[in-house]
Amino acid sequence: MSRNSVLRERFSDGKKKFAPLIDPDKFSLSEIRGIAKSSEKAGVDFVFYGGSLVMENNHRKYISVLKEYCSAPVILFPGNQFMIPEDADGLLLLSLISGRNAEMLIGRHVVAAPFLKTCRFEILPTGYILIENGHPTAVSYMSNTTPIPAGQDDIAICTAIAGELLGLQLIYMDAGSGAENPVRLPMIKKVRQNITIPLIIGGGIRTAKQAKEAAGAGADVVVVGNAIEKKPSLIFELCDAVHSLNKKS
Ligand code: 1GP
Repeated sequence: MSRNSVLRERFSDGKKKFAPLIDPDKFSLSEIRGIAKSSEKAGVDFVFYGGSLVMENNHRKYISVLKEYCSAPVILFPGNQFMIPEDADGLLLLSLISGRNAEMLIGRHVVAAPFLKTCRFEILPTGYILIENGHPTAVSYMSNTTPIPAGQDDIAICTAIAGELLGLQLIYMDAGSGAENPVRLPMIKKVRQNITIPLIIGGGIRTAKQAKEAAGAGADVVVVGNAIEKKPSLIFELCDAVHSLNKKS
């Protein structure tokens, strides 16, 4: 089975990247059109699509609107195996390596495997690491896993190293959607120093300053969902803040 690795190469090009996370339950189709247009104008690197519990079913329509108005690759960030529309450009195949729930580590992947094998989009094996952030989030409840405590940098480091050694191609450290506190900068920095694969950071980032700090600490990709849902025009400043680190001084 051979697949292309265009997205993998894009994740690994050393430039700081910004991705809005689109939860289809939070937007109407016309709002999605507006977000897609803003994403194109802002120059986002990827559009992440998904959420831990998605009730909307019309994924193909949503993704076709995103792709019509925005040229950035649409990457699925699925909460379960029922949310894998084939029209996307890529899929984060998440193994929840901070947890000890076998279903989230490998069980659901086994169920989805025959379908995934036939999909044409690029599959990005991703070590998904949840970090405690001040209060329980949808993802910790839905995944029935305990996040890594916010101050336990060594556990996060060793989990990320183990993920890389297992052959995973991306690490996504997430404080969870709507997190009270984003992943702490020292933890991002230490994890970045200990792995060679790209590091995605999300959860609770609300401002351009926080996005820039996360990227400066070592995030290769900064993901923001909730703050954009509340104020879509934030896409521009968040994207600019992260991209500003790519400019040579
Ligand atoms: C959630 O990392 C994403 O899985 C984004 O989080 O919605 O808090 O920005 P927010």
